[in-house]
Amino acid sequence: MPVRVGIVGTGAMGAVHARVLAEAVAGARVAAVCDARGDVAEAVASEAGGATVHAGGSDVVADPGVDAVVVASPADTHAELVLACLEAGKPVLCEKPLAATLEDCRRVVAAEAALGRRLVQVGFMRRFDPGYAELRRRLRAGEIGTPLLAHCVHRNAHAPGFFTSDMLITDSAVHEVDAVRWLLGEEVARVTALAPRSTRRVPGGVRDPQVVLLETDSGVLVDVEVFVNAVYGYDVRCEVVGEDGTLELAPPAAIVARRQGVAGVAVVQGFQERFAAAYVAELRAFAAAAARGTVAGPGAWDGYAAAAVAHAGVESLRAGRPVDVALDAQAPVAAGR
Ligand code: ISE
Repeated sequence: MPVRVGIVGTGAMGAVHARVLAEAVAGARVAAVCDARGDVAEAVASEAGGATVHAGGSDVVADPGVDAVVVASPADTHAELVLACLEAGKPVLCEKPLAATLEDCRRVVAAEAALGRRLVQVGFMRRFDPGYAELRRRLRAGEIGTPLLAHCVHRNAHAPGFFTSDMLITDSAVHEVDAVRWLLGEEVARVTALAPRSTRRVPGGVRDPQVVLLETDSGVLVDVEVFVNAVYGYDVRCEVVGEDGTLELAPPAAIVARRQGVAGVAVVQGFQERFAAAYVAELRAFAAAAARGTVAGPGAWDGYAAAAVAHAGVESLRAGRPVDVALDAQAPVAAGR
């Protein structure tokens, strides 16, 4: 029996998840959807093979024809929907952030811990990207010795007009925060966020680009350049520097075109294209785990820890000084591996 998945929010990410589930995840089908825009929900339901369209997210969660839930609605709805899934005993894949506030993240971590089983997966899809997975495998195998530094670049071609200085950290660089925690297997202890002169392509007051410096518990320093209006394309890079060498994420395979005296490769333009394989692997892992009544990959604690680091980064940018990350001592049910 395929896992019957309900999707709350069929905007950009929800629509991607619906298409991937319908086209690339044999063990699952889209059973129900909802969206504030009913016409959008109807279109996604139809394209997904005729899913039920509900009026609201709580209806999707409560639907007895839904075994597992994907939450891709606005961030301020995530906590209550994830808590409802925990109450219903349904595995949930929640797009980042886990919740709009740290307090709500803590509530989700505590509720899952009280349940005593993992039911929350957070949408840090880079953990399912083949390149990042290979980088982690070889790092954890000791190929470059003890990690000392890492250099990350996260460039979007363009960001939506509503993007704020804070969102460069909470919505974009948060991917590097999770990737660093996962690659190195430790927490981030301190964050320093800085901003050079800003590009003229953003409204006044928006600090774009930014440099976010992460310091881990063991003293590894990670510099992250985040630039969400880089224009030329979508460009994500990661190089870990160890005592015996470096491991660097190679750009996706591309064709080099040489003609009329010019040689070059096309640059992908968006994260859906760059991480297409990661989204498929993420949903396949979610569906396979949901069939066993649990989840895979990054969990509630990872969502909370990444949010805590991001919030410290926002505070650092505003205050102009490093900010220590304060994580609750409560042991998570199980951090994602
Ligand atoms: C977006 O929300 C994502 O998750 C993308 O992976 C990231 O590259 C982009 O900057 C975010 O806005």
